[in-house]
Order: sequence, then structure tokens, then C-alpha cells
Amino acid sequence: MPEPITIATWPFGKTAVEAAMKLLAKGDPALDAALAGAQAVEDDTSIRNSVGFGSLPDRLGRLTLDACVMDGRTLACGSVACVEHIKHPAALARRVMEKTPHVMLVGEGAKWFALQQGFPLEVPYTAESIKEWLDKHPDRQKKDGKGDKPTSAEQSGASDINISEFNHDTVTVLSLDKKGHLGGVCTTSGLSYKLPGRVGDSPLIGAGLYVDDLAGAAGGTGVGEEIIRIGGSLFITEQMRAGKTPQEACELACKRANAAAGRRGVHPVRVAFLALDPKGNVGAACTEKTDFKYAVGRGDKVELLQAKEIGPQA
Ligand code: SD4
Repeated sequence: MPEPITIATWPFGKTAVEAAMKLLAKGDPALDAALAGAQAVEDDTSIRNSVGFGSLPDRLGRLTLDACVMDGRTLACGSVACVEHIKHPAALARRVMEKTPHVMLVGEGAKWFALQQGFPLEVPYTAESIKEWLDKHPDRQKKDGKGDKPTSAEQSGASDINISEFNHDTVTVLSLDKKGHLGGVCTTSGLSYKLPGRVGDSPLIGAGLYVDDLAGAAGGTGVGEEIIRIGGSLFITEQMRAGKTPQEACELACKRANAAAGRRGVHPVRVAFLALDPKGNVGAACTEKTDFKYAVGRGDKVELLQAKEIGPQA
């Protein structure tokens, strides 16, 4: 019988891992555990950056959430994107998986489905998040002359979203249960100050998350556009299927992201990946200056590990 394990992104991943491990210890399925972990982070409104209510909204001040879930036993998956006023988007993504013939619902459609499923509509803003949103708004910074210098991608018009440590956080939770099955969940409010309607990698199966009992589970965090461009999580899973360790597979994904930036003549941006194989081996890597930490829980022990950085020369 495999030893249950959960891994999750960023320091607040510890909250997710602790919640998930309680369920795995009871023998619950990996997907239930990963969802409980993700929801524990969604419920913590002190996490301002980008998970759940209390996060920093988009450019117009609307908080829209993205999430997806995947079950490694069957490849069943569900996803919601750009959904407003729903506190638990990951649980809603699971309903899409279980109650509809579809994989993904977005915007008003996702909200309508949530209401049908009995999810309450709630106010997603906190006084703290609105104040912080106003204070750090990029338009205001430009006016005050305080903004960072534009990157070459911004100058070329590819994006005017300035990525900094303030809009960098998503929880991706990957679990392996006692029966040897894998389950994964990813949930986020996406990049703060994103353009209205923007969707990143997090709710996209294959980009922000992919889970297959026959190969492994992988998830991403960071600048979603770069993760989508290389199909990050599916790429990592396929590398594991072909025999790479989770660590090797994550490092290869970072190299791909670096190479993709090189082909566009821009400096590689911040992306990070983590992976778990069906035997319980773990890996994680990130691009330069991402400072990616991730939580790992095995048995009673939960630790925070620093991921290896892969620079553009690697
Ligand atoms: C996104 N990948 O919406 C998410 C944001 C994130 O660390 O993970 N930030 O692009």
C-alpha cells in the first residue's frame, strides 16, 4: 500500500497539505483530499495575493476566480473560469465534472450552474483587499511615476500586465491516496490587475493541472500565459510517462519556458511547476528569481521545500 502524500504550491500550501493529509490518513480518495486542501486556502481571506475571496481583483475591480480538478483514475476533469461571487470555485469545478457532460464552464454560465447546484452568491471583497487594490493599482502607479519600467514584452504590446511578487500565487494541490490513486486541484483568482475576461493557465486542463494514474500528476503556478504556451502540466506528465523523474520533468518544463521566451526575444518570466508520480516521488522547479517554495506532506510530517531555479542558460 503506498504511503499517502500531498504536495502544494507556495508557503500557504502548508495549509492545504495539512487539510488534505487528514483525509488521506482516513483512507479517503486523493481527489477529495486535494479538494479539501485547496478549499482550506480558498477560505483563508488573509491570503491576499490570488486565491479565493479577499484576493486582489482585476483591472476594473472585479474578482473573478478560476479553478479545475482532475481524477487520475479515470481522467475525469472539470473546470470553471472567470466566475464571480462563488466562494468555492474548485468545488464548483468538481460539480462540472460530476454533473455535466462538459469539462469547462465560464463566466455567467458557470455562475448560473453554481446557483442551480445550490452554491450561494457571496460578496468576494474585503475592506483590506479593496484598499490594497486601490493603493497598488498600476494606473495609479503610472500617474505617480512610481511604476516599474516596462518590460520588453510590454513595450511590444504583448502585455501590459506587470508581474511582481504581489500578483503571484495560486494553490495547486496534488495528492496520492492509500490505494495508489492520484488527484489534483488548482484554484486561483489569477493575476491581480489582469484585463477583464483574462483567463490564465490555472483552469485549463493540461496547462495548470494534469493528473493521470498511469503517468503522474503535475501543476503550475506563475505567469499563466507562459505556462499555456508550453502546455506545462501535460508536458510534465508526458515526460514522466516516458520515464523521467518528477524532478527531471519539472526542470525540462522550465527549460521549455525559458526557450519559449528566448524565441520571442523576451526575458523568461516567473513560472514554477511541481509534480508527483504514482510511486510518491516528488519534484519541483522554477525559472530564475521565482523563489518558489512548496509544501510536502508525508505521514505526520509537513515541510516547506525550496524549488530548484532553472536559469535561461541551463
Ligand atoms: C494565472 N497562474 O492566472 C496563475 C497565477 C499564479 O502565481 O499562479 N500566480 O496566470
